[in-house]
Amino acid sequence: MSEYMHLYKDVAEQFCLVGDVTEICPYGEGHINQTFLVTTTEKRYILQKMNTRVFTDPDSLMANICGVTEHLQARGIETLNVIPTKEGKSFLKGADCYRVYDFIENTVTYQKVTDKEVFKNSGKAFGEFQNYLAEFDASKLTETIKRFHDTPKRFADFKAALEADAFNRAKDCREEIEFILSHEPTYGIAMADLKSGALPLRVTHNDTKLNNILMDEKTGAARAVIDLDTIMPGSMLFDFGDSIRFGASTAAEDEKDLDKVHFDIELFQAYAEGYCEAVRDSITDREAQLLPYGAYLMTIECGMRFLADYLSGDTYFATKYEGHNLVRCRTQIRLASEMEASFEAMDKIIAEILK
Ligand code: ADP
Ligand code: GN1
Ligand code: MG
Repeated sequence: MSEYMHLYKDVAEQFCLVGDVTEICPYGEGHINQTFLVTTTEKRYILQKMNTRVFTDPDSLMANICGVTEHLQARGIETLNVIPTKEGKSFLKGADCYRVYDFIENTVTYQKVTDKEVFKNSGKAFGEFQNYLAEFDASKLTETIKRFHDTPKRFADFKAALEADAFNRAKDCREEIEFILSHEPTYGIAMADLKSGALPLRVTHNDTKLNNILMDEKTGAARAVIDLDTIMPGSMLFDFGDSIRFGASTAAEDEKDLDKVHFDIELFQAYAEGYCEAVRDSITDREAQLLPYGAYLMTIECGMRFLADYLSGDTYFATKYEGHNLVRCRTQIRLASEMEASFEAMDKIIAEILK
């Protein structure tokens, strides 16, 4: 019996699975939950050990996910399918919490864009997802992580981690720290505009990176938006921006060789075409004007989050080696600085698409 079968077979068997469990193995590249592929004699499932340090209220979290997935299913849209426990609950609650989804077959997730058309398809799908959420009653949602994309708050957290420097690591990343500190004046625009009403508050996904969407392995079309843990009120800038942060790069998020990491304006254009086409009827002028800023903001915010986690001893994001978070931070800084130099080009592209 494999190590993971040994550890998790009893857990898996507490859910309403079809068939007998024959194999369990780690799956995917998520940074937050522990994800496993469960194979039975009949079909496959995803089992997740939920990260209750990050999501401290699993009951509300699962209520959000059940609400949203039922809303989508009722409209015939392919989405995650929550498999209940044998006691009829949406997740298994104990010292650790677990949930199971149907494995969505014949799909792939990408860690890097390999095809412009696929990236454009993902933009269209995230845009359409935004439209579906617009029809969802926001009062039914609990905010799973407070102030998730409040960049000034993220900056304050970063400064606290730097101040503590609990692992004496600040000495290894002076340049990166300086970059984050020196850009403070750029951090407040989205939150200020949300507060004043200049930007509309919407229900957003908030974690729209490319590996949170399943693409059809044959056609490259988008099949399902996944990782629904962070659906909550936010700005369109967050969803558009986070996709660009991850996908409009010439390299992986954790590429060590910075010479390979560049912001790719053609990929930006491909995604923007797909996304804007989908939200054309609802996007406001101010949102359209700030989409390029959203890309920059999500990138530098993610950079400061990786750096804060590095300084705090890597307790938030899953890491594979010491310094992994610093490597990730460096790619985000490289991308953010190239985006800063490309605002004019990005503005032109958005204006052209939406004209
Ligand atoms: P995390 O919150 O850790 O990012 P995700 O929910 O995004 O966890 O899952 C991690 C990965 O597992 C995804 O990027 C995807 O590759 C895969 N995955 C998750 N759910 C499914 C599913 N229902 N069907 C197929 N693959 C899935
Ligand atoms: C995390 O869960 P995952 O791996 O899809 C994180 C995002 C970051 C991303 C960086 C809940 O996403 O906010 O942008 O890593 N999710 C959470 O890759 O913090
Ligand atoms: Mg994920």
